[in-house]
Amino acid sequence: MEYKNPLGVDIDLETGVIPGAKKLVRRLSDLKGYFADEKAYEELLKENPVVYEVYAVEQEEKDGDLNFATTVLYPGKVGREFFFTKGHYHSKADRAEIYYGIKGKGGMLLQTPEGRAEWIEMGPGTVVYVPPYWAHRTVNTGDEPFIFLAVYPADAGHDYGSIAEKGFSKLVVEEGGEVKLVDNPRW
Ligand code: S6P
Ligand code: ZN
Repeated sequence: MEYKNPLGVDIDLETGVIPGAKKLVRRLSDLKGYFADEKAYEELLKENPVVYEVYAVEQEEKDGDLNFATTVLYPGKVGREFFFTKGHYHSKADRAEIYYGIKGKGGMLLQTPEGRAEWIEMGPGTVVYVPPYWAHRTVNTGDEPFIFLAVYPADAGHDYGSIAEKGFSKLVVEEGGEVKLVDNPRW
């Protein structure tokens, strides 16, 4: 039997950086077609801001093993809609996931394949259980980076397809200084 080595790393709780992790950067241009207000999207694209960064420590895609990653989701809006992560189902759809809020303010939008949506507010210390089969997207509703940790099965994979096509059934928007969930006209 070959045993893997245990690993301990310290997440920088101010920046979300995991030393030695693989870094992924998503700019606004990587989110073409994701936001409802296309005019506001084109306008902000001139600046093409970084929307989020992911620091991932991933294992081979084998069942039983675990990956973990932090996400640093920047504050901002496209029109009325708050900045968000792409959102995905897992390729192995029955794989669950745990999120843990580290810094900033936001929430998670979840939905079943039939379009039943749920919104869970998140802040430092919030644990969110993502059950099997639910798509999940995080949203920054604050004015500082929203940072969280995700722990997920190594064989879960990411299925971005249907979300990229028509999004979630709800949009998370600002209305009169409040965070509101409204119907997505494209759904
Ligand atoms: C992986 C986990 C997170 C996200 C990250 C970016 O299962 O849910 O690490 O990958 O928050 O979101 P997305 O939707 O672009 O992968
Ligand atoms: Zn996931």
